[in-house]
Amino acid sequence: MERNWWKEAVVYQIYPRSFMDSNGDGIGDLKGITSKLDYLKELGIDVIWLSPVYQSPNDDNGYDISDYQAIMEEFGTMEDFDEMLEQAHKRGLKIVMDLVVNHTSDEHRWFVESRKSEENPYHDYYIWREEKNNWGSCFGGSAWQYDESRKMYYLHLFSKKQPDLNWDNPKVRQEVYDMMTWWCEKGIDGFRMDVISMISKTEEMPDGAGDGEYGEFGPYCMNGPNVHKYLKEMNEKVLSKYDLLTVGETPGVTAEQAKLYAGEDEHELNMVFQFEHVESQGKYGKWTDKKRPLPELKAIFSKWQTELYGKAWNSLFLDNHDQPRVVSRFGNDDPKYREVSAKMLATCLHMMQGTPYIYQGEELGMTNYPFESPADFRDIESIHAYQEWCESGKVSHDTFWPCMLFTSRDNARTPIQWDDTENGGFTTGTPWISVNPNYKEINAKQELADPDSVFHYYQKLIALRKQYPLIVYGKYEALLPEDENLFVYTRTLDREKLLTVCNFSDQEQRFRMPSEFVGGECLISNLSNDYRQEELVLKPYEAFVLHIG
Ligand code: TEU
Ligand code: CA
Repeated sequence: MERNWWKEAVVYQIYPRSFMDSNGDGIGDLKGITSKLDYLKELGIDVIWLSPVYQSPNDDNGYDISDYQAIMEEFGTMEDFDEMLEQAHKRGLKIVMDLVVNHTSDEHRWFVESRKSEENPYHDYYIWREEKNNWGSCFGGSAWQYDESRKMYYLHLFSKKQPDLNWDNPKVRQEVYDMMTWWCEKGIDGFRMDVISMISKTEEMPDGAGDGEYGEFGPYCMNGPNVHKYLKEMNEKVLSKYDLLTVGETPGVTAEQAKLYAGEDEHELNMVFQFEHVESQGKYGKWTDKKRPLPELKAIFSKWQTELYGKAWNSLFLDNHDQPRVVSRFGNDDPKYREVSAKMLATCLHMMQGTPYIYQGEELGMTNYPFESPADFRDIESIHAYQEWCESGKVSHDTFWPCMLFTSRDNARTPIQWDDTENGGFTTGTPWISVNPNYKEINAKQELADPDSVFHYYQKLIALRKQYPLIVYGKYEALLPEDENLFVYTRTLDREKLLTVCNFSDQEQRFRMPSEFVGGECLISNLSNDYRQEELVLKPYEAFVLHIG
């Protein structure tokens, strides 16, 4: 297997709106990020993935872009961006941009032109039809919007302010490649590509059956007919000319497909985000209040670890700006278990093969937010979901509310808790979304001062990855796949081996040490125990890693 810097890197995702506000308007910004680069350096990460910072009317918090070569006013200026990039590079940190090119904002000048008439030079930059089909959009309602001036429907897989670009038009592709080149020439270090698995649609757009998380359009828009052709073209025209980290966000991807997107010899992307482990198959689409049984979660991870081994590269994540907080979702956010379970989850993920992604605040063990009423939500998806499920009368408020609390994207979007001063030190003004009231107990300042904090545990996991190529390149093997409480696996590289054992339950668990690991060296653990014993009793959420060879 080829060794590459991006296989050895650890990435930290910043959601700029909620990271750090420098000017008291309640909105995180670029100067705020620059002021916290030393914090990220101390954590030990290598790469920052910046959620979109481009000009946007913010229908979907920047995932609706109206100018790809301008900075959102609320976030600062292009000078602020250049300064941030320079300061990051000075510290050896790389910056990966979010590339949102499945759609633009309806306020992008291409769309403003496109909707004017069929004679307009931009008329075929988007997907226009005389008639609509039954496809629903990800954020509720039809995926088609009638346009009064053009007298046709345009396709929007997300909000109606996010019209889908027509990738079958070579002019559109060239515009995108030129824009990417412009950013690369500026010196950025890579791209995270938003819903890149959806850019190619089948030419016929028949009514769909409506099952699965992506509803009616899934089979016609996910991993579509030309997606690999277009990514190979993008690679040839842009990506191959620079030394970048590229990661495709590919909802609906199968392991077979992932080997094409991120295959060692495919010349498309470095890696993809697959979502199987965080997709919920609840009664109400993605909305659920249930934890997935551990054997299922393990089977998913083990499948991806095994199938991609030596063929394509994995990304590793448990959360992002679209997912609830890890510790609330997979661990236990009760104060008694919050820290220990956050560390256990980090151990479980960071000892696997792939490039780990840490979502801002995860390294502090931040938790879901105790929303009290639908008016607390800012996220377009959450707001629409409440309308679609509750206000329409399909489900009662009491049934649906726990699902919203457990799953809403806004859980991840509350501001970073920097210290115990008002608003957690995020802003001196009024934050655009409430700060979690637990900021007095959970904040960066206190964790930096405490050697046993979640922050320092992440720091240690990252340092171990730098120290042991085994953690990056070793082969994964699952043990005890049926066990309902323990997640156990080994990694092997030449004569070296690693054993990771994680107790996902709030109960003590017995564990018999595999004989070859008896007497192994403990690299990290979240509680103290004697790991030389052959018969162990693990405490709730205990995790440890042994090394031999
Ligand atoms: O998300 C892609 C996506 O498929 C979402 O529907 C995701 O599954 C959903 O948010 C989960 O609840 C990307 C971005 O990450 C997201 O923030 C954007 O809203 C979306 O694309 C549109 O750009
Ligand atoms: Ca600000």
